[in-house]
Amino acid sequence: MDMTLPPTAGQAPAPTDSAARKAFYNDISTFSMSPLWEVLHALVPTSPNTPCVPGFWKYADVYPYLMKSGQLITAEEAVRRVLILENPALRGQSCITQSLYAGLQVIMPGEIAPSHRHTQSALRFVVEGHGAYTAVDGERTQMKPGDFIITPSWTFHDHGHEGRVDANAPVVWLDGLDIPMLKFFDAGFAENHAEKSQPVTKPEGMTNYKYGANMLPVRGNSPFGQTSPIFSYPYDRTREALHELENHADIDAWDGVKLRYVNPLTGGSPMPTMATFMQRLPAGFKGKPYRQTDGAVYSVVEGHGSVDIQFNGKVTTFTFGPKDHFVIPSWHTATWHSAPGSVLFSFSDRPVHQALGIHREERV
Ligand code: GTQ
Repeated sequence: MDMTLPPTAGQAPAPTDSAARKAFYNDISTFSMSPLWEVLHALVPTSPNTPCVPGFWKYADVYPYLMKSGQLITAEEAVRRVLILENPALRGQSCITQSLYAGLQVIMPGEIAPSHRHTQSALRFVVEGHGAYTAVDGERTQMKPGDFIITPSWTFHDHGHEGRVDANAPVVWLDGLDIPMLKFFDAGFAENHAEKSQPVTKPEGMTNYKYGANMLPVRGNSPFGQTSPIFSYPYDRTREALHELENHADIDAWDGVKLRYVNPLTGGSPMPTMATFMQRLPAGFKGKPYRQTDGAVYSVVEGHGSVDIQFNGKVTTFTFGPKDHFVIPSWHTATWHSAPGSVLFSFSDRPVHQALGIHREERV
């Protein structure tokens, strides 16, 4: 390498042939450096250019494998018996978008998924089955289809299936975690509980009486830090609210009727890293197109419909029914349709976008 070149301030550089540039890149590479000008357009794009693609998991395709996994490994040996939903363009990275993890977890009657805790926040969205519970910080909550359940960061949690005679089918739920975000920040910690099931120290339902009746303790505290003190948002209440709003209130031209779940202490998202939503598309709904920076994962609760997803001139259409799952990546334009009506749960990393002041939405 010639270290004696004179400075050429104010002069345009002589045209450099690509071989000379390549040699230069090789030279600086020895010192762990690289030229910004080769990557600037990709590093600072004019608009988000995610490597993620839309992905769709039809429940009829997934279900036989969930059941088969139940014959191959116990929940106890697996710790969590989950089939990860991987973004088709990011195989091997255990993520559904660059910041979010999703998987379908199954627990068989009589099984226990042992107690542990980790700094990753988790949400459970119950897809089907009865008789399972999740325990969080000494309190159990029953898992019923359509319920949204939280595991706050660093709280011990275990899942179990009591296998009662009236409820002895496998229980399946969607796991949503901020695993890729904590990996990105290298901030993951985890440990196992000394016991398989943590001791139950509170009667079931106490948390929802304390925090879930539109009231709060007078000397309120925040038992789970930035996470909602409510860890179960039962579907019957969500469903009734959306149903009544659909019948008697204005319908949004883009979303139909869409509500976000809240932390009652703050009005913000239930977890610091993930927002959750439930949405009802009225019968005959033909939505207008919109896009937003937060890619979102969907679980279909009821009804049927379709979504057109458009990005860089390419259109993907997903036709969905109950228990199907799909992902709409960042800045992909979504347009909803439903002839019979539909109910959709979704989650995204929106609170992080909002905390950083970079969330954008464009409604066409
Ligand atoms: O239930 O704690 O799907 O720790 C992935 C990691 C579930 C859980 C997952 C987890 C869990």
